[in-house]
Amino acid sequence: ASYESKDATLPSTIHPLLLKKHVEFLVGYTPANNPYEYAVTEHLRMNGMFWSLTALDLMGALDQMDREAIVTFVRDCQHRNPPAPFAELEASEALRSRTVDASHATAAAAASLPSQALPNAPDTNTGVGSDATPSTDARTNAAQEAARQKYVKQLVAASASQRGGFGASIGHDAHVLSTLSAVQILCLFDRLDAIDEEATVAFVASLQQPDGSFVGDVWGEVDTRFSLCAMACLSLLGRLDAIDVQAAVRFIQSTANFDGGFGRVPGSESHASQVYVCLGALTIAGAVDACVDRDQLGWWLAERQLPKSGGLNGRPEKLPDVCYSWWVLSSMCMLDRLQWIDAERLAKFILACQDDVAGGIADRPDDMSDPYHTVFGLAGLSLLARLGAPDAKVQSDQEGVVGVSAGLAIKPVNSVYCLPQDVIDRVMQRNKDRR
Ligand code: GRG
Ligand code: ZN
Repeated sequence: ASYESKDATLPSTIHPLLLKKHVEFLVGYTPANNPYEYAVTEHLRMNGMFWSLTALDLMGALDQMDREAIVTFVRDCQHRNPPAPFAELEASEALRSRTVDASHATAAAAASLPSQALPNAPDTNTGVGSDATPSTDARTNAAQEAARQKYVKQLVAASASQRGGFGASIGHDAHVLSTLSAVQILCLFDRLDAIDEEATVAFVASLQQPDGSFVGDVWGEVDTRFSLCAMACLSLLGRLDAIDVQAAVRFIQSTANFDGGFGRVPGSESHASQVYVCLGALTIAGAVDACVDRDQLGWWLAERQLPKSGGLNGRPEKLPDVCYSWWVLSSMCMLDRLQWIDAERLAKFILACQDDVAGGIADRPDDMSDPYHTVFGLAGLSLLARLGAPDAKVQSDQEGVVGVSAGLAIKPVNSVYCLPQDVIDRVMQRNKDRR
């Protein structure tokens, strides 16, 4: 029997690039139209805004969004106020009401926790511990109170170290993922002046560990994704000097695998999205040639293209997915090996994943479209256009182009930052002017 890899089947009709539909889809992607999706994706709000706004800018339609309202929202997601000392917080009425501002929200929530929610607290609902002698009770209460106070202190400390970072939405804990998205959104709107940049730099720098890695937030998860987020964020703010770049590079090197790819942490499997974040970080650090065999990794990335559909997967034996048109292609760009992809067949796969009724792009043909796959599909088409489209004069929508030419209707995208190249040029010029 012959071997067949997992793959998707393309529909018989493939539409040309439906630019107007995609703009309508993203502009109309509001809480009113998608109440359930908005409710369950609040923790992704800042990322989601970055995806939609970048897609709109790539299509030349950013002016359809309310710039001032968005900048205000982003600003309100920054943790700005240093938390009050613990004693003050304890005394504060606001602490108990849970209506305090974002930077106090975590501490306030902890202080108002019922005692049974605390670690090792007796379960008052089931009565466990209720038959204890009075002296045991007193000891339990004292221990419980001590545990509560220790927990609140930890959260207050966490709150202090969140200063300058951005949450995914107002009142959410700061994270480097949403901090990068916030900075990217402000770059799109040319409004970096709207935030406390110094505090942002301090927050991001505080996430670097002695081994050069980065945690994502105060809770300590390490992932090479966070290395890229930190380095992209700081380089957009012109402040890479705030971290130990050489140590950051050494950590990324320690996640390299035998196949030439990279993982989340040392020893974890190579995955195309982790290859993107590691190459992005190494590109920002100017360390690609010192750390990577361009041909070996370029070959592993080219192998991600599937024989039947022309789409790309993220690792061997997996299904194709439009988002890898970004994670894989941007990586091939950074390696200067973009020409190793069959551009015509990949462009066809991306176009086959468009929703010709609702607009937007899905992960695979006939699936539901979403802003995430829409931006990475469009950005992938933009990268493919670098290879030279057959007829530069052809415009999509009007002419019904199915193929690499479709990418010509989209702005050139920067392969490290996933922002339009004109935005990156403007930001880097700003950084030069301020030096
Ligand atoms: C500047 C674009 C940009 C991003 C910032 C957050 C970040 C940096 C990158 C995220 C990279 C990442 C880990 C993306 C997730 C990719 C993905 C589809 C993972 C899903 O993994 P599986 O195992 O999917 O569900 P497969 O396809 O392997 O089956
Ligand atoms: Zn995907």
